[in-house]
Amino acid sequence: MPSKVFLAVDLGASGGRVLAGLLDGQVLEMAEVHRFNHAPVNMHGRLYWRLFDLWANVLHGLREAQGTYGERIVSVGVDAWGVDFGLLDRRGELLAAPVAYRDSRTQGEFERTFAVVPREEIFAATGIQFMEINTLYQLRAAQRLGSPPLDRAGRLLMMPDLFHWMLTGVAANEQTIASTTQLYDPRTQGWSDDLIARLHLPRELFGRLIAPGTSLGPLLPEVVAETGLAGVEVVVPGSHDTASAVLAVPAAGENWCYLSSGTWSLMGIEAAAPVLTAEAYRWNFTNEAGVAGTNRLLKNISGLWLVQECQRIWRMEGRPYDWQQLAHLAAQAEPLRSLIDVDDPRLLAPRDMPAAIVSLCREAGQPAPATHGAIVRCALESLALKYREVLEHLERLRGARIDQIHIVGGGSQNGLLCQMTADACERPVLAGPMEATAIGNVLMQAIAAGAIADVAQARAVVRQSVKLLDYLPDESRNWRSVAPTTH
Ligand code: ADP
Ligand code: LRH
Repeated sequence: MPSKVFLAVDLGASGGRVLAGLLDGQVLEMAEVHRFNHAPVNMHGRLYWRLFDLWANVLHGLREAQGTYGERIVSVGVDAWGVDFGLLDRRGELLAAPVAYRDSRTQGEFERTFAVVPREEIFAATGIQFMEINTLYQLRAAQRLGSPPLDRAGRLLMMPDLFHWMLTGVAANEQTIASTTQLYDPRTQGWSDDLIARLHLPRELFGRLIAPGTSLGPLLPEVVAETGLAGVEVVVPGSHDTASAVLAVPAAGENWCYLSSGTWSLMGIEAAAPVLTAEAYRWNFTNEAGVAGTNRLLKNISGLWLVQECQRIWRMEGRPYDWQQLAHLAAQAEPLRSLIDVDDPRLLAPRDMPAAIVSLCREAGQPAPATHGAIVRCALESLALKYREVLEHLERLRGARIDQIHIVGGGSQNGLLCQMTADACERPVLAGPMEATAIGNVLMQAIAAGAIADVAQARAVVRQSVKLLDYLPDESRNWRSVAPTTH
């Protein structure tokens, strides 16, 4: 019997792709259809996503997929990064291009917001990690600046919701991505009405919430005309990219954690219920919605953004390195020489990342990395050190030891970082799949189609279908003597 094909549109902050998931019984083969890099662009001092470039790439990918897989295609779903959104006016037209989360407009928004609703109360209502990039502070900034004017807005659609609307004309808010707003209540799995009211945000912006696996119906006729994809349904996956990635973790049993490694590092566990304890608050953990009603207790940690930005600066300086070259240079640099706090706010959007890393080392009285290899090594080792601290906190929150770390996402291809993580955390690391997000997107559509029973079976499919790499901790590495860098 020919395999069923599910299309995943996976939009990360550094790149997008359209993949076809070919499910044959309990074996999944992923085939890349279209891949592209993207980045925000600055206009009049504001950082915007290139929405129409992204849309053109999505259409291109869908057209290609139709050419290759035709009538075997069952459905398509979109996942994307968290916290960013577009606003529709009351007639259903897009109000403005989505602003990118690294834009500076949210600076200072914490203090202004906590004066209205205290920080502890926001955590008690939402269980979400405090990051100034969160939708809550972006909306507060928009309100303060009148841009875009919120009183003209009728609906708020998070990035994947926006693409689902562009594909179908249906405006709906999917739960996993809604949870990244910090305006969603993880206990009721609904919008936090009280918080929305106390912050004077228009309640009508926050629409009907739908669960992963919901069908939004057929593609709009104009999308069918553009792509040739007739008779294909749009089925919403865990549309927060991290929710999809966590579904695709090839784990069995209990004692594991995931580390979804890309632009960000998302390290955490699945918890039976939201963890809203004083410790979770103090350590700034998050409780995001997962697929099938699960709770993702995790920590947003800076990620390979640090190296992406070094790569961009060095490319502009005429030194275009690929990922293998950067890993090779870092491998040759001296180990554990300079370490920084990867979550220092000055690393969120610096003009010149290599200079920012060197300056943080100097400030901490550490040797300033003098070569490109030493700068990348400093970034990677500092990430691994942060993972160790987060692992300790996760074990305390969970009340049990974690025996295995699963690294998934693009960063799972970075063998040096995987080994450093195993060494720093003193835990075995199992790396892969690198396309976890797209796989999780496909698996949720397959669950909705009845081709896969549940989350446990979906993970068994991943274990059967993907080659994974083991990294064992090397006892001779001297990580124990290194102190955490969090300030
Ligand atoms: P996002 O979804 O956040 O855009 P991805 O999961 O696509 O991120 O991961 C992108 C990251 O994967 C890059 O920043 C890079 O660090 C890493 N990566 C990509 N290709 C390779 C490779 N061939 N070797 C090592 N690392 C890689
Ligand atoms: C990772 C991610 C992460 C955060 C960030 C803004 O791509 O979705 O989970 O929400 O982007």
